[in-house]
Amino acid sequence: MNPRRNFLRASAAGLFGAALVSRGQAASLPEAPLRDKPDMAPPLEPSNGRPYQPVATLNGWTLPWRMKNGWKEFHLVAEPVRRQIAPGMTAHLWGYNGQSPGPTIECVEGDKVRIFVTNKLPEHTTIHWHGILLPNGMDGVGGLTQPHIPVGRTFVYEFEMKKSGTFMYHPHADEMVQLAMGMMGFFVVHPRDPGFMPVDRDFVFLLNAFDIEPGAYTPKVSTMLDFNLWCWNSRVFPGIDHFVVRKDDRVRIRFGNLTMTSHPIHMHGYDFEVTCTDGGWVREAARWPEVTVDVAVGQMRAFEFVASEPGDWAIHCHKSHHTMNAMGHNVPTMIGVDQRGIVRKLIDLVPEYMVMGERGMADMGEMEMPLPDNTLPMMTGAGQFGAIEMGGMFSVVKVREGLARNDYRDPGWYRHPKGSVAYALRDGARAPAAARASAAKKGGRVVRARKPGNGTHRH
Ligand SMILES: [Cu+2]
Repeated sequence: MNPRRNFLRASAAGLFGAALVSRGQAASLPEAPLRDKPDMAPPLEPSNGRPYQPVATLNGWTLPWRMKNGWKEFHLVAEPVRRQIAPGMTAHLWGYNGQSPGPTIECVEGDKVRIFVTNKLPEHTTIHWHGILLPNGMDGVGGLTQPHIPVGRTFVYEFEMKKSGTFMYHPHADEMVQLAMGMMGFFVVHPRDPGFMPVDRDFVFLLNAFDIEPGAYTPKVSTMLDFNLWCWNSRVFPGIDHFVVRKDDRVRIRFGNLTMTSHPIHMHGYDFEVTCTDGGWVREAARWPEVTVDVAVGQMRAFEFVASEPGDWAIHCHKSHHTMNAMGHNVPTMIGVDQRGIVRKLIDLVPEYMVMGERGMADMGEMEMPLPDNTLPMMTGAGQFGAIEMGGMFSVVKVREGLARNDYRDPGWYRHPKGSVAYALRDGARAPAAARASAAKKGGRVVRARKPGNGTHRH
């Protein structure tokens, strides 16, 4: 989590100022800050306007604004970007201000907001402000409520925030392509009264999915269901930020789904209640306890809990294929198949042939298989007790005592109190190891499985 690195994009003002489409009062373009790092920027404390508790965007950042004559002015630039999906893989996506997803926009109920949108894509676009109540002509549906924003032009959206809540933005133009390429961002409107629904930590992210062939860089935009990268904010495990939380903080986690299928998001260690959707805050009498909340396509959910239980608690999509990375599909089930006969013949031909899947596929979390450049292992990541065997939509809620109020730095793995970790029976511990050794010997030969070492696909 490095400090934010913004730079003035001088070219945006210079190149596109003349093409500005707007009324007289919006004469000059505000700066369009850019971020090129995939780690989480610290929450952006409001420097002017009404006070609020800013959100933390997983692997993302919040867009700074300028105040002009009572309007909060933001500048989004739609453009091609390079996004590191996890260490070892970069994708060529479309996004905003240097990243996919674009920066989070934060404002306060009652704010007057003016958003400049400059189109640096190779085709036209628009932005729809999902869930926000606004004049029809500001709704951003290309052809229906406005002309499309042509390549190289800037359009201006102006509206007053009528209610607080959890929203997002995305194009309503050539959606199949522009959403599949990663164009989206989070939009949080804080309550006018800072005492309404207060929390100590407020995390946001969007669920998105890509289909990128191992070795390729650009998503296949025609894929409808069979995606191979299931992402939070265009990142997969182990590249997704951890949710670092101070013990006894009240925590809100908000997410929206812009994939093509639903995601049951499950958090370990706690029960919680959904307190907000993209339709607004949920009245207390209408809430019920959950440990998994399914978020359908196009929906947003926010849940809250008090972080009373220290630990490293898993949080993940419960569709097991969504916690795997590329090459998770088209793998035959080999469980129970005796491969011994064929293996002897194969290793004469291919000395490094590996037996896989006979006893399940957990071995793949440890094996180092030759991968093309620019893809990710299907199951990966190491914890303090070994391989985590996950990918995709998986992260960890790290609840710790004694953190500072705004400290989101990774505290490392949880130090369990003595005697509080599941343990092996003394006799039971040897059998699996012995079985493993005999399975590895095939007719007197040892099948070589390369273990993770200094491979280029890991970190
Ligand atoms: Cu899922």
